Amino acid sequence: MSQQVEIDIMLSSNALIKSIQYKVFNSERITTEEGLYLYENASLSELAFLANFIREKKHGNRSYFNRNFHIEPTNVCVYTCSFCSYSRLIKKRAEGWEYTHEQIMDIVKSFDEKPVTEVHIVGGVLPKYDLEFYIKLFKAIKQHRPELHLKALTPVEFHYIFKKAKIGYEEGMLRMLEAGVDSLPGGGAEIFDEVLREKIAGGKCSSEEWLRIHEIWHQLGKKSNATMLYGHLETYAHRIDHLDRLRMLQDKTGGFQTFIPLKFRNKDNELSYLPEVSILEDLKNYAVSRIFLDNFEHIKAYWPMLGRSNAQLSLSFGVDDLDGTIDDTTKIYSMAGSEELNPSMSTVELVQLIQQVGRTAVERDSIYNVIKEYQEGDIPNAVQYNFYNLPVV
Ligand code: V47
Ligand code: SF4
Repeated sequence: MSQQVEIDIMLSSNALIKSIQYKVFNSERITTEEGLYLYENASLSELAFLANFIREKKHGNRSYFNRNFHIEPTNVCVYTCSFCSYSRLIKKRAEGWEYTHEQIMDIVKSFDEKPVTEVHIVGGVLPKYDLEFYIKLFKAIKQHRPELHLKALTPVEFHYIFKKAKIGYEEGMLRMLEAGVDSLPGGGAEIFDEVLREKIAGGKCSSEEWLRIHEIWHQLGKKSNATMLYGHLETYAHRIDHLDRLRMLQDKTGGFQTFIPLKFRNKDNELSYLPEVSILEDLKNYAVSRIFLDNFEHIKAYWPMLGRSNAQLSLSFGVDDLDGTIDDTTKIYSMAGSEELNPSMSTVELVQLIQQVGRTAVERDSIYNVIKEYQEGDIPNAVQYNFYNLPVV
């Protein structure tokens, strides 16, 4: 069979999708109109093919993970985002938790004997957790374990804390850097469309402020992540608008490391009346994100939100990175209805999960340096799988 015939067989019979496929094969950027067209018209198999093509071009068979743990200092929050199941309003404070420095340090110390490389700290926005509170906390963590990568706080917290301290973004971030913050997680982005953002996350930092804070952070030479909350009231056009604003900022700074789509979970929140989107929609969203965000190196799936088998599936739809490893203590998803009530997985389990779907598990640090590439048989006592993915006994 000639090469042209082989290529033709893979191409769509839909002329517009075919032209997008050619663009992707030639490493050309797709437009916002084309992105929207993919969401609305491409079949899942067409999307999987393109997203996997890009994923394998960038990373081959590698699927990354890192060993991290989460600390949520409080779930009491001055804001009332309608999708949030976790925040306990100041009024219902007794139902929430508010850790002291000592309690947070006890959590950090409980990982002393474990080979974790990163701590992720994000929680509700509480007035008493001000600039001095976090600066003192971050310094104490760094003093205790200097090599632990500190990924902490989002523009939602920064905006609130800096405003309260009457200092500008740049000055505030310089103070955070000095205290030991290494990178910013992607939270608080929700959806950038101003009308919808006001409706579901009114009062907290605006889209412009979220993007501006990341921009300044990148200009200070530091890295961060980006997220998008999907599957609630948004349209495909809102999603493309969100992705486009991220792509434009990334062109300017190059400071985003990974994009993490976050699926809306509907338990115990004001949007509980909305049904959750299906796994097919999740996969479509990973794939379009991978195709559209040509200047993002990584697309990450947060497996406590998706569940284990769906996380495996996502690795064929553009995802190259899995988050949520050992002893993950995050409650934001378990309280919102994630099936993973106790979201923790050992490294052995995670490596197996990746190997089971024919990928190579790679442990990375927080800035994607390779710590270890796992070969088949590297995991002692690991179950081996045959061609049909059945355990070999
Ligand atoms: O900003 C809140 C989301 C985010 C719900 O950067 C919800 O490595 C779904 O950003 N259903 C916080 N999502 C978590 C986050 C994150 C997670 C993992 C890794 C990284 C990273 C960042 O959680 C919030 C919000 O968008 N969220 N409630 C809910 N009911
Ligand atoms: Fe507060 Fe964050 Fe929940 Fe919004 S999503 S209510 S900012 S904890």
